[in-house]
Amino acid sequence: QRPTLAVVGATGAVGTVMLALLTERPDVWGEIRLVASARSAGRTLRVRGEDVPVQALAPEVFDGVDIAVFDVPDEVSAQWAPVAAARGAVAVDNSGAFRMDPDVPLVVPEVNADAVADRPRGIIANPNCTTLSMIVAVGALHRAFGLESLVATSYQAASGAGQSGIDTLYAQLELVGGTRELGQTAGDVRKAVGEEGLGPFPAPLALNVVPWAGSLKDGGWSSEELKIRNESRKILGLPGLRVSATCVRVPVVTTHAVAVHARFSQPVTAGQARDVLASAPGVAVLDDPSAGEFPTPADVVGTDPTWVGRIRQSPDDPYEVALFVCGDNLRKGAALNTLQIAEFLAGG
Ligand code: 2RA
Repeated sequence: QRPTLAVVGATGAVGTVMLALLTERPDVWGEIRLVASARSAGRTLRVRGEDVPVQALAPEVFDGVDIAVFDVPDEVSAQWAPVAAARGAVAVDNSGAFRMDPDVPLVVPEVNADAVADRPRGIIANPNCTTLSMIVAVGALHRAFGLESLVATSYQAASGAGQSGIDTLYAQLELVGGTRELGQTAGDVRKAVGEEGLGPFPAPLALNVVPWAGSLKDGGWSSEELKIRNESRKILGLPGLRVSATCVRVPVVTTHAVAVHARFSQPVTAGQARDVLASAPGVAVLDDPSAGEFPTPADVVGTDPTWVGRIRQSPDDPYEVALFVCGDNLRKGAALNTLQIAEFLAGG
């Protein structure tokens, strides 16, 4: 009998991508149950070519469910993933509520699929989209060369901040578009956008870059930067890994990019790194700068792989490799990785 899947948060930005993926990918599911807040109950959504009614989140919706994927805010997952688990489902959670819980595995199937087996709470966590944008490539290099430290700078898309991030970027672009004087005088873009037009960002995003994502933590780090550090350590099983991250928001709708400087326990040439990445599952190498070929968000959005280009050996340190990585933050960065975990469970 094919397993029953519940999609919790089916109407949200990530939920919408999840339904598209369930329609596109090989179908391993029996019943697919769509769940959302009471506000959305009664709507129908299309999945696998069928109209499926949305049910309101309640304990009973998990009865008979084998796997429940959660694409909802932290506080909703914190409350409801344990309910799903208590009713016998495995909860695969895309929020930040359980990622660092020692009794919850944090899983990227290409890197640490086996970790799903050890799940005492019946919950498996999906990493943050910024970690996910780079970790498949970094994990492949770690397996081959032994990772010792990581310096990562992100270029994060507006959709990482949800639908309001997308709406804010488009609204700002409309406001500044066609005004050829803007961006040449300090503060003029901020004035054009207005304080009320900043949306979820602390500074204008149109015609700008903003060195901030998440909330303020000790030492001036942002929560997003600490997620890259803590989650990379947990996924790779390297609790002492040295990680320093800087997270930056850029005026891109979807697809996070990360400039990665990775240092290994042995010298690594660009060619060796390229060979490993070219054969790594889930990675696509696009690296021919002489032909203008490298991944950019605008060129890879809507695709599944982790795209890697600009692969270089450090000129000053033969143990260090630099790369530029792009990953769709709503697909591999969220819905796709969650679904891959669910499919792995369904297959095993
Ligand atoms: C962001 N990574 O891009 C976050 C979303 N989880 O804001």
